[in-house]
Amino acid sequence: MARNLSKFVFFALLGFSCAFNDFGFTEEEVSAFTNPYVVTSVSQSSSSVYISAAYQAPAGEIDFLGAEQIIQSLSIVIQYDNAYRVRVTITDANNSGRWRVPDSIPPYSPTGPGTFYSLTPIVVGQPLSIKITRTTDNKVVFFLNPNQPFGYNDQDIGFANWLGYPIQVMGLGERISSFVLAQGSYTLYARDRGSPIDTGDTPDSNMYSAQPFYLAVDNQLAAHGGLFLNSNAMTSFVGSNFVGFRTTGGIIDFFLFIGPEPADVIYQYHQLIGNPTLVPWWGLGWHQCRWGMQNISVVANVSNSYTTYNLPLDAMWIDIDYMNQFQDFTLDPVNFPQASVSAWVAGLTKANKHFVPIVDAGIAQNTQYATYSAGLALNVYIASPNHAGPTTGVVWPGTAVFVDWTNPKATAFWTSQLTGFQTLAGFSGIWLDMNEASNFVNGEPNYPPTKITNLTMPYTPGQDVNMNSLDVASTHYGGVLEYNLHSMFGFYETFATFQYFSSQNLRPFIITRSSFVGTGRYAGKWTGDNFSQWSFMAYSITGLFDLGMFGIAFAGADICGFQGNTNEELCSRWMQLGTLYPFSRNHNQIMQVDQYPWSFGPTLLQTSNIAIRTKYSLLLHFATGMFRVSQNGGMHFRPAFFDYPNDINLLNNATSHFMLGEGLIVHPVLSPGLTRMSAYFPSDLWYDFYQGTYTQLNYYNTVNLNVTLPGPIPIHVRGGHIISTLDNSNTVLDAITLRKSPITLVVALNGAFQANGHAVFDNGVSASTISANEFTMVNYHYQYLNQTSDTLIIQPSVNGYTRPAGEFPYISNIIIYGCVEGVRNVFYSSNAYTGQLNPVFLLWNPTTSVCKINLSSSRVPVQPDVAATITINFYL
Ligand SMILES: *[C@@H]1O[C@H](CO)[C@@H](O)[C@H](O)[C@H]1NC(C)=O
Ligand SMILES: *[C@@H]1O[C@H](CO)[C@@H](O)[C@H](O)[C@H]1NC(C)=O
Ligand SMILES: *[C@@H]1O[C@H](CO)[C@@H](O)[C@H](O)[C@H]1NC(C)=O
Ligand SMILES: *[C@@H]1O[C@H](CO)[C@@H](O)[C@H](O)[C@H]1NC(C)=O
Ligand SMILES: *[C@@H]1O[C@H](CO)[C@@H](O)[C@H](O)[C@H]1NC(C)=O
Ligand SMILES: *[C@@H]1O[C@H](CO)[C@@H](O)[C@H](O)[C@H]1NC(C)=O
Ligand SMILES: *[C@@H]1O[C@H](CO)[C@@H](O)[C@H](O)[C@H]1NC(C)=O
Ligand SMILES: *[C@@H]1O[C@H](CO)[C@@H](O)[C@H](O)[C@H]1NC(C)=O
Ligand SMILES: CC(=O)N[C@H]1CO[C@H](CO)[C@@H](O)[C@@H]1O
Repeated sequence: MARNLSKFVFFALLGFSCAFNDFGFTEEEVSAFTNPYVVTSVSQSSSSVYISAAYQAPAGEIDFLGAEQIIQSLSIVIQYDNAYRVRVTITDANNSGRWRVPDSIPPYSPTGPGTFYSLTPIVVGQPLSIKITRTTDNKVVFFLNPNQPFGYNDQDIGFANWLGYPIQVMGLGERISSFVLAQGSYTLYARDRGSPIDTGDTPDSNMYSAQPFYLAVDNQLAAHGGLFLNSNAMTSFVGSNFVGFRTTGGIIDFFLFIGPEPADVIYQYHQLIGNPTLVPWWGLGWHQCRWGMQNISVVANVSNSYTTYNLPLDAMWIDIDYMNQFQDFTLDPVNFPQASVSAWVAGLTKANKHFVPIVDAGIAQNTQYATYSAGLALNVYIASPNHAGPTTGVVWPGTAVFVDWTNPKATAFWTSQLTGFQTLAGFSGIWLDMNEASNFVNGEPNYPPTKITNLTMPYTPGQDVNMNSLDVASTHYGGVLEYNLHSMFGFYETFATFQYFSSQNLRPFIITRSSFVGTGRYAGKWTGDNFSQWSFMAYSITGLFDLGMFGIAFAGADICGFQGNTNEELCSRWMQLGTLYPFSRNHNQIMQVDQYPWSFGPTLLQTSNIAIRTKYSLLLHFATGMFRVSQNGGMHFRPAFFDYPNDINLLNNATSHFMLGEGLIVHPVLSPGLTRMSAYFPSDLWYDFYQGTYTQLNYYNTVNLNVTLPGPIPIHVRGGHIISTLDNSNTVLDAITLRKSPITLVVALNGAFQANGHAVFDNGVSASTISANEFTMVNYHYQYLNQTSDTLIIQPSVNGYTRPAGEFPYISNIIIYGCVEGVRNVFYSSNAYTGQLNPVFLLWNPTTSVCKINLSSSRVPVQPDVAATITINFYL
């Protein structure tokens, strides 16, 4: 038997053919493998187990990763962080200086072990093995199997969580893939690249971000999660019963989240990495962008066209077109003269609209360019391995240098640049692009990388680490190599940009392309340069599910598609879907056909109008959902499977539907030529969101939906939920004006005549809203009272926000879905008033079972956030 094979490589090459088990070895080979480290000591404290292990390969056995630079002594700490999270850290006992992702990045703050009720004691075995079992179902959730490959070399570390039972795995971004990952290997390394679809058999289909988190679901639909907190270029392996990693540096720092439901895992993960940031109210509105708008007149014509066509718009974006020679923080004096840009921004501001410009990562190397000179004077650039001074790359402006965000002076440098740019351009948000950091050449122009390459590295995940990267031998503050920090560039840049907004107590409006563990605390993200194709529209749903799991709640894909020409039908369907992304932006590549709502014909125009206004009618629902995610973690835009974790059909067809909070399910149309579509629903009561008709499911839980264009996207309300909608969505042209809208409560009853919902009221802009309790959270609770009456209870909690006069002035309508009797009259009881509401307009449609109680003319307005009981009396 060939003992000197590098077994992980063998594994990656052979894939998962039937003749082999999941690691690509024969059974005989696997049973012969033993972990080359022996445990030399074990001790424990109340919350941790400490293990020392020494390298001692069995006689005749050569380490599977190769014999060079083997770390001889390992120090292992298994720490119970809290009742559902365990951290396993394996470091070089003799070198505490090895690169590791700082604890401030997640940011790590263990709350203590509590009672350990959810885990049985850790089992440590010889040779090195560690097993952690969940008590609720006695399942192993972490197993460093002594008979599975493990190695710890300087630049080559491999291990697997060997569960031994079948699992389906999600996460491990960023890539374009199915939601449940096919078995195979997946590269993680920040990379600007086209649009490879990753099916697990091509090693270098990695994209912009590195997100080494996975969620695994077993056959009994129990879930656990894992974060391999490591920033080096790595391969992750998804097997039928294991998840493995092979990385090129750092340490083993593994966090286990024990579930047992998928949604639990996500909450547990977000508790570690921090909840998604609050976004400004206007940010939830509609955004338009396009690369290749030649001058400010063209831009102004687009923003004006929104008004001409009576379509809402909240932010107009400009791509690199506006810059002078592609230099950040400058305006092209010919095509974007400052006076014209300022006049245009002033017009936008007056109309409650916003401007979001792109900012690229590369700083043009040009001694005439003030930003470059300022950074050089402060010495805040990443340093070259080849010569004195900054390391260089080539991006849009030509030769460019890159800020070393880990330099303590970098944030002040960056925020001062943004402050100057604010005066020049009047932006409301910032779009961070090219921050992988991307490079059009490999390493420095004129200095091909030689110091650290695929020729010097014992293992290369995907392509050479210098490919379209800064030379990875470049150095950061304190001598840390780009090799270690490469995938964190976007994270750190986002954090510096966040400082600019938070110093003004503003919620950040930042959209980044590259991300790392924890980026969602500071920014939203778009999924990058998608193709204008039906398949990519469907992949966008996976993209948003993944980003939501990674803690980036404010996410969206380029609506109608970026690369290639879209068409009217695809763009119409994408407008329907994309307006329900938390971040809704239409964006297009230079030289492609226009894809504005008015660019094709009445089908797109009417569908866009319905779609954008549907988003605005749900803006309070989105704001409330995003607020709750910022407060508690979790996902607003999420797989229906997470809400119905016992329905495997929902996981098998994960992108056919998604939930917006608990109360709404959406079935997007993802293929051409449809006027009717069979849609699968989880077992529950569902009402058509727009009409209130009850949805009768057939034996297979499916129903045929009318999806004619132009028309709305199918949305259904789950029985038992109350959704707040905004009446003025039909007329407004921006989200700020929409705040003057009365509220209609859509009450969808469950079988017990009950429903619950929430609405959060706040000023929509402050960063301190949650920390300073500057919000009002209202619970709406509808319940059966007696044979003739129901009540709707309005119950504010926290109560930290005082609505200015005219803002969300009253509840105009209560619309009850599943209403089986006509309403006779309505009583209101609050501290201020008790009595019958008059005049009210009552409507009952016995065919659809919808009751409409229109309160908008009532002499006593019903306040949306004032404690009250509304008694609804029915005819009998
Ligand atoms: C490495 O660390 C181990 C465990 O702490 C110790 O026993 C050993 O002597 C150290 N070796 C060297 C070369 O320092
Ligand atoms: C702006 O660009 C458009 C399209 O190229 C062109 O027709 C127009 O003349 C330009 N306007 C100005 C003021 O440069
Ligand atoms: C301005 O926009 C309208 C659509 O609203 C379009 O028909 C027209 O060609 C545009 N004009 C310019 C100069 O871009
Ligand atoms: C090393 O990377 C270069 C690109 O930088 C590539 O052309 C070459 O094929 C790679 N060699 C190996 C052995 O992977
Ligand atoms: C759902 O997935 C199953 C396979 O699990 C497939 O047979 C079925 O056609 C899918 N249904 C829809 C509506 O996509
Ligand atoms: C289907 O939906 C369209 C657009 O909403 C509507 O005009 C049409 O009447 C509907 N057809 C049926 C059969 O319900
Ligand atoms: C139901 O409750 C309402 C409000 O308290 C009351 O007016 C009504 O008489 C009750 N009806 C019955 C049948 O108890
Ligand atoms: C509610 O009644 C008012 C007054 O009649 C009317 O203007 C408004 O359109 C009605 N609203 C709805 C949603 O029916
Ligand atoms: C280049 C590209 O295709 N970008 C995105 C396309 O959509 C998927 C799914 O949303 C993303 O993961 C990609 O980043």
